[in-house]
Amino acid sequence: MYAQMVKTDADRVRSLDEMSAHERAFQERVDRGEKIEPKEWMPEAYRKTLIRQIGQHAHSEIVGQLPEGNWITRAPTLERKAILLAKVQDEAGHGLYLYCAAETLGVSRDELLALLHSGKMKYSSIFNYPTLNWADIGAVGWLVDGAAIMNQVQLQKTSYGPYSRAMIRICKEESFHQRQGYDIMMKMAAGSPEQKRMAQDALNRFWYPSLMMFGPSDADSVHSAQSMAWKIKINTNDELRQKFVDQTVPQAKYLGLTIPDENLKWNEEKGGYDFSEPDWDEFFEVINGNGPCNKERLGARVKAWEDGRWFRDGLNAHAEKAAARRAAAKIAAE
Ligand code: FAQ
Repeated sequence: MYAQMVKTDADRVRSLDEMSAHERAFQERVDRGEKIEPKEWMPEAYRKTLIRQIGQHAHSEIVGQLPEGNWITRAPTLERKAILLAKVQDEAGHGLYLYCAAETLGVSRDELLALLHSGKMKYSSIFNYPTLNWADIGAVGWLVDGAAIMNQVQLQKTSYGPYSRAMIRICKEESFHQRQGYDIMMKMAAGSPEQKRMAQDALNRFWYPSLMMFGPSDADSVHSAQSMAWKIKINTNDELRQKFVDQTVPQAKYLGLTIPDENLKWNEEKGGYDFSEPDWDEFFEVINGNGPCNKERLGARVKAWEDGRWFRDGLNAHAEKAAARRAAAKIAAE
């Protein structure tokens, strides 16, 4: 089984009649579009589903720094370096907002990180692919941030207040990230034939992994039905994937690049493009830990955690001493 951790109570979404009085009142609040706040009653499975999704989202932001961070020292100009540095720093900030949102559900950041480091919790499949050259940094900004925003815009309306508010802020920053990636692609696609070839090669390698970011097809998505009933998710995986393709194809045309899909075709009837599905076997391999960079990414995170232990210990010792000094001063003043 490729999904883990949270089993919702039922194998299908229950009707209002089948719910307890508490659950029904909760569902009616969600249906009215009210936000659920941390201290309010919520079904245990709702809480666990949020911890799973927000935690994985936070991990994605943190692990997602690695493929781009790799290029900070090799950015082609000082301006590009400064922009990339700021972007990677933003991703760290996004991770922190999201860990804070998860903490309001009664799980600590240390617990979430332990689950990531032991491989029990996932992070986005996309970050298990390598960034081989500078064009890949353009493709990550354009496609990966583009896909991330497509997913996150709807999450601004998610039913859990702290997650929704974190998303509003994150989306503002992500849209700059997407534009800086597109700007790199514009420069490269309009550059020398070799630069244009690199841009096309980056698009070829990142296209299908970007489509996978939206998750398995709706038929295979185990959590969607319940998550949508609780308005944790607002759109299905396939709906968002379709929107992403429809938005991105004209952008590729403007760049003079070709989407690597022979079946890509405008479908007048549905008002969107028909396109090839990603290789789902590859997707399941990647999310089960067997992608090109899984071991390297997780290894880097575990090492960073171990290397930072002395610093965390120092901060905690300082906080304890400061608290003891404050307490002693209070007693002396009484
Ligand atoms: N990768 O039933 P569903 C970013 C798992 S942020 C890995 O459809 P659900 C910013 C899923 O967890 C990118 N695992 O699940 C940035 C579940 O396994 P579980 C991250 C995946 O939750 C840019 C199982 O498959 N964004 O990139 C993936 O209803 C550039 C069943 O799937 C978010 O996390 C995947 N792609 O829908 C940073 C957004 N897809 O947990 C740096 C919030 C599915 O039972 C640089 N998350 N799985 O073990 C979501 O919207 C949802 O969780 C989905 C999946 C849509 C990702």
